Amino acid sequence: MRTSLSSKGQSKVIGIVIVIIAIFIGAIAILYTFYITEPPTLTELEDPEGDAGFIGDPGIIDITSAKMEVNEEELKITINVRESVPEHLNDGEYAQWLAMVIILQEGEIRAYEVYMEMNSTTGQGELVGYFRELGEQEESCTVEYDGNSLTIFAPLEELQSAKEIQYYIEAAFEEWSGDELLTYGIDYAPDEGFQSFQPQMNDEV
Ligand SMILES: [Ca+2]
Repeated sequence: MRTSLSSKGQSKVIGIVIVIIAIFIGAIAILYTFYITEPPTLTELEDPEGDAGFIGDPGIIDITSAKMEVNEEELKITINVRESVPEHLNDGEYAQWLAMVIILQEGEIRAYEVYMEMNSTTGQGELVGYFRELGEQEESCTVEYDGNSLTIFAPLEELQSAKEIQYYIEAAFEEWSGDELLTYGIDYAPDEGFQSFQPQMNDEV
């Protein structure tokens, strides 16, 4: 009887060890998939405060930092600005936060504008998002905003075969009274021009 119990106990221990090893291997497989075969990629930039050229003080277009993230066929762009963006602009005001995105593929270059805008000159002044390949019709896409942080999600299938992505950010503000332009401002980030990164840099691993 004692031998039988001992044998059962041994089986139990072996069973538990097998389960632990299986969990361990599973965890490694998940981590490998997440970090090695499909790495989330991002690139960030910072921009000085108070460097936007304008009359008045529309801090909502003074870029302080930005971040690009590629998740398969989706480009996520987050733009942070100096002052909190209101839910609506006042009548006659227009603001735009734009990323110029160049996707370099094997033997081909594609250029896109991905942008958010608030337009109280012709619209309701709420935040909306668009993307378009240069020369093509714009399409709307998802945006999110939280205080002084704006995020846009652009579906760009060319990202799948991108060898390199180049981009820069610009934000602009206008205030109109009828046909008269009262205020105008613009900020570029980064000041040194296009940034570049390789979204599939781990392919060679
Ligand atoms: Ca700035």
